[in-house]
This record gives sequence, structure tokens and C-alpha cells, in this order.
Amino acid sequence: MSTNQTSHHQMTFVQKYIFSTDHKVIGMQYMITGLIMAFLGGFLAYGFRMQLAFPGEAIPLLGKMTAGQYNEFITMHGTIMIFWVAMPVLLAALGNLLIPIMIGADDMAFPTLNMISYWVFFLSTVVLIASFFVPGGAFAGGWTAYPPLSANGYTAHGWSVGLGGNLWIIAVALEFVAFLIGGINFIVTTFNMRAPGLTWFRLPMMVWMMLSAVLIFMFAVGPLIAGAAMLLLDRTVGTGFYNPAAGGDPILFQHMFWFFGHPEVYVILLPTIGVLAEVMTTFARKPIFGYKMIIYATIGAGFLSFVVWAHHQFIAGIDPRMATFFSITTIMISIPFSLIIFASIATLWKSSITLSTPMLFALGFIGEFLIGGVTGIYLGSSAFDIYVHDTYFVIAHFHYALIPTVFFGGLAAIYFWFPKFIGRMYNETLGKVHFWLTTISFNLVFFPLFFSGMAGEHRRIFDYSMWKSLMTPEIMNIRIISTLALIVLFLSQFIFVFNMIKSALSGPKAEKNPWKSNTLEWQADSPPPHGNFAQTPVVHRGPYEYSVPGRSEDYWPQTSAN
Ligand SMILES: [Cu+2]
Repeated sequence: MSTNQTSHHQMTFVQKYIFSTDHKVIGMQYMITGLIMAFLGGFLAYGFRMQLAFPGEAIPLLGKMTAGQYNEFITMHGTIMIFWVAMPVLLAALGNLLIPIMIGADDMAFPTLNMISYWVFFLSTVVLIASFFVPGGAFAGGWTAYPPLSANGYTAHGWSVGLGGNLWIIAVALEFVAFLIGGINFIVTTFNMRAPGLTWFRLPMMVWMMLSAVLIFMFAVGPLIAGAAMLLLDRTVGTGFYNPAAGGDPILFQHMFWFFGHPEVYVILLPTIGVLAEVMTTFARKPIFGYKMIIYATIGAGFLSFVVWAHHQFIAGIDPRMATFFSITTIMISIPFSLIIFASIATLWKSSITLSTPMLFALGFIGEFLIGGVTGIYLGSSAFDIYVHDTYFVIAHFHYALIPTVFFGGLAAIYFWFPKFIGRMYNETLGKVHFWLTTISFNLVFFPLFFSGMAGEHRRIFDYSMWKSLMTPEIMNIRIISTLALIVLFLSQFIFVFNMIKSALSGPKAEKNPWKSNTLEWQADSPPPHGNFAQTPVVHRGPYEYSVPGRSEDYWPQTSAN
């Protein structure tokens, strides 16, 4: 028993489960906080969709909605789903749970720093939720926080004016600090704590994708932190960084926001690509196709992701020649991602597939994400984007990119590693019911929006009654179908919650390697003890270097640990 494990037994409950420095506990804390925030984000969507489908009517559990509340709900829905669900679940939780144990380490390089990262994140969550309850309510300027609206239109400033907006900026800044601290841990641990023999091209895809995601985050976040600080100064002390009357420029903030915002979508997509590789290679019983190609494509996409941001600003008055440049780079970035997706599909060729719940969510991700990806290519061309910018076509597009990434990818990961970290099996039937209800209702919520968007339905509008063309029976039916499907999508997530809690309490005990997978975490006990391995594993070949592809008993890398 390692020294780590001995001292662990003497720890108090608070040290073990609250202020724990164990990467697995910290991962769980991020996961649970992120999932709770997902329900809050989903409930906000229920609110504003009910207003859209049944304008002006009292909404069950909420009452009548005002235009101000509508703006608050859409702003906080976007903010929460991107920053308080996608990031903590896909990056912080999965990174903490998986990186050390997949590389054969007993913990992160800086465990105490890691604990601090979670509690700074927790504080940012408290500040964000508190903003709902201050005078004037939470921030309502859109999750992209564009000035002049986000700076109160420069009509008034000072701490008291729009406290909710100030708290929003502070909460986002605090969260970025938490992820910067966490990111340092991810990078140093991956570089310095790999088990003997675990060379770079023997690393599981999951670890490569986590490392790439964190590096993109670290390089992209700086300008937005500066931009947010300038916005807070404009709001509180009356500087004019974004105020044309004071020599400032509101478009500057848009550039700083999207210089981060677009690479950010890959920060959350890459962990899901990692999940896809681990789940598909396990349930297709075949090594991932094009291991090195996927890694090179990811590195290429990582660089390209820093030169596409202005495709969000085609109608912000940027130089048309710049619009052409950003159209070209945006369409180019679909090349490496097509390679990655096709490589995943190629893995299935001549494989023997087990349609377990994680595999269903992984395959669901591919199918749904492709709709997001292909419509992204349309929107990448400025000629088309000028027509549909800020309409529900764009809303449908990015939900077809983000929901498969965050929910299908995240759920595939949770179901896949549940036996490892909880030590019990989940209920497979409930898992499949959850998958099919989620998939069908998800498509009914968002696919119709492509059509209402093409019909000119703009986003962020509380009441469409002044536009007759947007109040036709066809458009109203789309709004109602989308809203009712959203309620089904939201409620079907409780099947997942029930399955997780019941299985964690009384599910059948899980063996060390129930899926016969090949990465190192499956060599540790289920659940893994503090310190993970009784002795550090020594790796002799990579997880995807199978001797005879297709024969399950070969799926155990030759290490001296067992
Ligand atoms: Cu973008």
C-alpha cells in the first residue's frame, strides 16, 4: 500500500470529500456542479421557449414573463451552458478524473493547487447564481456581452447600476482563473508524470485531446480577460474603451470576445473527440483508425482555430476583404475535423459493434454533430451568413454542434466510466431509454428551427407580434413543437439522474475491466483507491497496438503492473 494510501486513511471526512486534493474527488465535484447547472440552464430554456410558443401567457412555475426577464433568461442560459456546464463537465471533470489514472500516475502534479481550482470555480458559481437575486436581476445583455448594450448604453455607470452585469463579469473572470490553475496541472501532469514506457504516441487519445484543449484555452483566454476588465471599468468608473463618444470602439470587444469564443468551441469539442475514441475502440473491438492522423489533424485545427473568429462578425461592418479571408479559413477548418470524424467512422469498418449506452451516445454524437458541422460550412461563407446572421438558423446550427458535443459526448463518457469511478454497473435498459428519448426530442426541438430561421425569425426577440410574417400558423407550429419537445428533452434527463443514483447505491458490483478496454485506468480497482495503483505500471506498448485486431482477449496492454 503506497504512502499516499496510508495517510489517506487518517484523513477526516472534510479532508477526504470536501477539501480533498484527490483528483478523482475533485473531478466528481466539478461533474456534479456542472450537471446541477445543466438543469438550471435547461430550466431557463423552458422559460423563454414557453414565452415564444405561448406569448404573453402565464408560464407554469414562472408566471407571466416580462421582456427584461426574457433577456435575462436567454443571457444566463447561454452563459451557464457554455461556461458552467460544457467547461466543468467536459474539461475540468473529465480531465481531473482521467488524466492521472490514464497515464499511470497517482494524482495531478499539484494536488493542493487542484483543490484550490475547484473552490475558486465554486465561488464563481455562487457569484453567478447570486446575480439573479440582486436589484435589477441577473445580466441581460446577451451571453456575448456586446457593448454598448452590455455597458448600459453608456447612459449611466457606477457599481449600483446593473450590479447583476458586474457580478456576471466577475463570475466569468473567477471561473477563468479556476480553469487556468487547472490547466497548469493538466499540462505539467501530462508532460511529467507519465508511467515508464508511456511515450507520446502510446498515450490514449483522451489524454491527447485534453492536453490540446487546455493549450488552446490557455492561449485564447488572455484577450477576453483584458476585454472583460475594460468592460467592467466602462460600467463602473466610466472609462470609454468601447464608447465611440470617448474615442473607444465597441467592435473591439467583439474581436476580443470571439478571439476566445471560437477556439473555445474546440476547447469543449476535443474532450468529446477523446471520449469518442475510447468508447468506439472499446465497443467496436478495433483500434482507432488513423491514430497519428487524428493527432496531427487536431494540432492543425488548433492553430487554425485562432484565425477564424471574425466569421461571427460578417455583418459587424468589418472590411469585406477580411470577411473573405475569414470565410476561407472557416471553411478550411472543416478539413481536419472531417478527417477526425471520418477516422472515427472508419474505425467501425469490419468491426464487431456492441450497442451499449455509451456507444449509442457516441454514435449519436457523430450523426448529430455532422448536421452542426455541415451547416457551419454554410455559415462560414459570408455571402450566406449575411442572410441568416442572428436568426434561428444560427441557433439551430450551434445547438447541433454544442448539444451533441456536451450532452451526447458528456453522457457517453459518464456511462462509460461510471463502473470505473463508482464501482457499480448502471442499468442498461434505462440507459437506452434515456438515449432514444434524448435523441428524438433533441431533433424535434432544433431541426424545425432551421426553417423558421430561413423564414427570417431573428433571435433574442421577446414578442414577434409586430411581424405578421413571423406569426403565421406554420411558424407558430414550429415554435410550439420545439417547445413541447424541449419539455420532453428536459424531463427525460431525470431517467438518467434516477439511473445514476440508484445504480451508485445498489447497482451490481463492477469488475476492474467490465468493457475489456485497454487503457490503464481499467487496470486499477473499481473504484480506484487514493493513489490509484498499488505500484506504478510500466507500459510496453500503446493502448491501440493490438496484436490481433478483433480478438477481445488481446485487449490488455502488456505492463508489469499486473
Ligand atoms: Cu465561430
